[in-house]
Amino acid sequence: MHKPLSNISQLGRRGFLGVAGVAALSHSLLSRRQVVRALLAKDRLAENTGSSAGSCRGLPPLKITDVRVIVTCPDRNYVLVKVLTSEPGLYGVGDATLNGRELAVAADLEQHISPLLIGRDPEQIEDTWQYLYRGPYWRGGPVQMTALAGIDLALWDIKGKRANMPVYQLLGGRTRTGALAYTHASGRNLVEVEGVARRALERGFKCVRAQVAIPGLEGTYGTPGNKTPEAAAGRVANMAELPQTEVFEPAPYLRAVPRLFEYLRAKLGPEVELLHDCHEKLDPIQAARLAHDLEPYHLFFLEDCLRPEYKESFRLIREHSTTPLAMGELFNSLWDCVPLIKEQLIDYIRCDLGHIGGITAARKVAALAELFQVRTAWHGPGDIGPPTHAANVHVDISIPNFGIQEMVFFPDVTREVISGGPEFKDGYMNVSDLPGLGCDVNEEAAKKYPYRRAYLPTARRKDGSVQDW
Ligand code: EZ4
Ligand code: CO
Repeated sequence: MHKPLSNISQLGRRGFLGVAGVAALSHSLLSRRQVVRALLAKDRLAENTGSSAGSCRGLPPLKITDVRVIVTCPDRNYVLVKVLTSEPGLYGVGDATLNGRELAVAADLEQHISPLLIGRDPEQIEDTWQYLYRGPYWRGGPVQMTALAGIDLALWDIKGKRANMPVYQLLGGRTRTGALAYTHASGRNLVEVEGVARRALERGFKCVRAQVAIPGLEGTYGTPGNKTPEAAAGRVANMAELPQTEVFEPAPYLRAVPRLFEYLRAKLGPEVELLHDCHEKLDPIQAARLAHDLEPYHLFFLEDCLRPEYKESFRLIREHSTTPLAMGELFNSLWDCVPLIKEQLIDYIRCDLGHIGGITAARKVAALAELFQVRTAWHGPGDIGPPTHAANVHVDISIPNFGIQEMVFFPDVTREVISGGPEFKDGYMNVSDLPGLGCDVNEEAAKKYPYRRAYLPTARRKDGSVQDW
């Protein structure tokens, strides 16, 4: 649809020509259509505050020529972004997947964001981030911030490829040999969770997040209900056309979770790091009780206790417990992180790079956290794509205050469509030294797996009232 603006690049290199200058040129060199394009491009360039002229020594200026949005369902739904440039073969790949609202993000990218990017300099990542965040006036929210993250990742990918460096080098270079990883173990009962955890340890994991089904409740986040852990792996194939409803009651949950960790500590010994995800479903006093009751089992952290709206309520949990606290996968604004970090109400900030605005946002959160002795634990579930997982690890291995990295193994069918991404070895994640983020998307393969509408489950109390899932 959009052709490379090579004639514009040449104008750009000679400096900005005035409108009259372009018009004068038109008679001798350019067709009418080219002049219109030149004028449009000049407006876009004028919008940029920074220089757009050949920022990489010896390389010509670069333009974004197209933004392709690929919606595909290789096992799960993913929204991928491919930002093409005026340099033949140079493009960036990003991930803009928002589980359950994929098409809203795709429409934002295609209808609203793409036209703003054509003709811009892809090297101006920060300027583009500010422009897309503050430019629409109606800023923020998970849909727009996921779209912005997709573009941000693609632009970092382009910059890395252009510089012939992996992104972690652009972020300051290595601070560690790998990123400590945790995996998920869940089961219908204590013995089943133990079995899954033991298999993880055999595979090399040093850290395991454990969730167990709660007797008397029909499903609780992160547990397999009455299915085997394998059958309940949460794929789109297992999801309903409309949301499934799970039942949650705090009392049995608050009894079951300490029992789970008492059991796992006794069976697995003191060395393994254990984690648990509350998935934002508790009230403050319930979370305080759980954090207190879990103290003897020395969790690595207790994840996402409270709904994301209630940052001040973390004070109550802090007052009652030394269990380390993590929070943040539902945040979609940098400013969500500020109160928790500056009051040291949490120990780990675990934003989702795919929903908070990509690497450009994450490096600011990490820097703020560093100043308050808070570490990072970026969200790493299966419903964000490999480019976001790669971005997680590029940041993890280049910052001083990394804590831990949630991870998943992608099935072969996903890897057929999206290649690359971080690798797991001996308990740690790492990225290759490929330039950029190290991921690619096979558009032909993506077509084989069309989008399938799928919802995350919802939850209700036994009396039928709405409960956070
Ligand atoms: O439920 O990403 O820590 N991981 C999580 C995830 C979230 C999903 C929701 O889309 O809480 O599994
Ligand atoms: Co979580």
